[in-house]
Amino acid sequence: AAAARRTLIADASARAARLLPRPAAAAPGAPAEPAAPRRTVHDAQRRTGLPGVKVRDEGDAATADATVNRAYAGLGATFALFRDAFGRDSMDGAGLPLIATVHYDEKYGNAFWNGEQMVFGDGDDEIFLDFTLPVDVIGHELAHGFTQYTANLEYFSQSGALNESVSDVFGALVKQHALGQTADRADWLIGEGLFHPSVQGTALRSMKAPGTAYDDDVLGKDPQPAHMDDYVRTGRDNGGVHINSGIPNHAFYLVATELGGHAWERAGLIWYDVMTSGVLAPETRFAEFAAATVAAARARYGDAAEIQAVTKAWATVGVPT
Ligand code: ASN
Ligand code: ZN
Repeated sequence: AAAARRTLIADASARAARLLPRPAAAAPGAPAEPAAPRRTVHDAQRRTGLPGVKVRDEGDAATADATVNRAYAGLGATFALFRDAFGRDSMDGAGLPLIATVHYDEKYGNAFWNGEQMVFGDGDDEIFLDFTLPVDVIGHELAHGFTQYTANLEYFSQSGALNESVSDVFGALVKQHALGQTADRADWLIGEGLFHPSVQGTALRSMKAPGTAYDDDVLGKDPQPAHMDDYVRTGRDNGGVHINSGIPNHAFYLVATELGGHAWERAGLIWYDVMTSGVLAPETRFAEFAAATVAAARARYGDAAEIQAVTKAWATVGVPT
């Protein structure tokens, strides 16, 4: 098994070695016209039909419904991160319209990407509030679209945890970019402000300190590990995709804080390169992803602090590169 694993890792490095630096913005000579989002927000009116009634289109004035306006703004913030930091035109790189439905179902305590659009519940008002409240949750759901159009990581086991982690990484970057925060000033929380005040917890997940986001009578303790020694083997949650994502999440946090500055500028760009360069198979495991981040750091930055930061971060969370 160890030999087979080494082969997989070697394959990943070989594929990753083909990575070439790519411009983050439009090529010189290209029209300076920045891409613009095409957003549509629908209201499911507490039922489950999708997409529901259209309530706000691109360019429309704000509505009387704060949930609709938050969704619209969150789609804009996500579009802006991908455009301004990575030179990408929407989730598919080709101007994909961004569609969201709010007020999905009654007391619906979740949000999701259904392969074509985002869907947000109002929360049950006992554990969760409105899922449009944290902008990083909006970014997280849209980033599932980005992953679908790029590495298409299979939503199970380690590749599933990477899929989840990539959504947390880009969700956190959406928030930091919108606030203009540097890595050292960011909270590195996912879903801060989502819990009902009665819940003992600050957020759904912490990239800075996985496993510490909540400790509640009803929810129990945040089960996320920050190291491979604590990897959770479970049949639930598609093999623990929302649990073991703590490991690659923490690696990203370590890279971003080690490098300093805006996390989307170097750490984010390395992760973006890995996702968009075609080196990842859908069933990519942690070690292959880690090797690909090292190769991407080398391709873009050469023999520099970025490579060291990436290598050290993965070593800290117990993933070989
Ligand atoms: N909110 C969850 C997520 O985006 C929904 C799910 O479990 N797929 O990960
Ligand atoms: Zn997710």
